[in-house]
Amino acid sequence: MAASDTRPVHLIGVPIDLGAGRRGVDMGPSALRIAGLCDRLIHLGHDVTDTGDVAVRIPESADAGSERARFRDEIAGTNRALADRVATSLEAGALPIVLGGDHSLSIGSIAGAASWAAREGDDLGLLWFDAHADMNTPETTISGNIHGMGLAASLGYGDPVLTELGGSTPKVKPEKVALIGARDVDPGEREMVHESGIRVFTMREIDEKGIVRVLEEALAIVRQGTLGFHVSWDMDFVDPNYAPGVGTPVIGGVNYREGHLALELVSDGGGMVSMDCVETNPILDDRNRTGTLGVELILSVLGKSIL
Ligand SMILES: [Mn+2]
Repeated sequence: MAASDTRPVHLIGVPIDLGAGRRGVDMGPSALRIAGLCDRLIHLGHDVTDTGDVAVRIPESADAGSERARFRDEIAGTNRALADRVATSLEAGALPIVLGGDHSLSIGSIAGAASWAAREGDDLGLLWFDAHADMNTPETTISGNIHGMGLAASLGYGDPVLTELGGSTPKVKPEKVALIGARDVDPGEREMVHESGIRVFTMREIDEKGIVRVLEEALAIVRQGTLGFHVSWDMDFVDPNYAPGVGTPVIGGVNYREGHLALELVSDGGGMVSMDCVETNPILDDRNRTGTLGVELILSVLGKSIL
């Protein structure tokens, strides 16, 4: 079977749950590996290296610090290391796929991809799939969990330790960002979304237009005036009927086929620079169903087709 993207694939695990309220997503990288990610990508025709995990402290041995941004310093440290790993893979001409882990790791993966793009003299687009907006800051947050702050931080809002991680801020320009699948947005996040000017395709818009038209519009945004885009895929984009093992399940997500179709459409036109697959929580899962779905979805974005 032809592989659409011919770059070598670098898998990078980030077993972090410091950014989440509920424990268990630190086992996400294992769930994806045990579901056969590496072998199945090789079978699809890709050259794959599992580069292992980025070191992460566990909450039992770390200091939570401020309740408005819990474990900020530990999360920042892990993300600095992740940003280096992502940038190194891109410099080597590889495609980094980051296995999470809670969504706070997007701060590092996007920092790494954006720094590489800047060295190439161009902007990075950002395509974010999520039930949530992840547009909180330490000022707006209800929980203090940094996994709800990744998109805001990448746009330059929030704690400077997070926004300035890896150098310049913002990492991405709002007019080059699309968020797809939102259905659970905090009041403070709603204001941040409007203030930032990013394009959000809510579940209502997916219901009305269909996933194909939404992806066409979103891909036009992240491809316009960029050298390509980072895909940040939160497994909770998919409905809990199909992805029960996620950090923060929210009813009313896309179905199994819509999830695949979204990533098949991303694959068709090319342009994906790097990717995160985050928030798989084996503790809430049913015999690794969600880990298996995550692997299948990564295969779809890397060129697997039905025929
Ligand atoms: Mn998220």
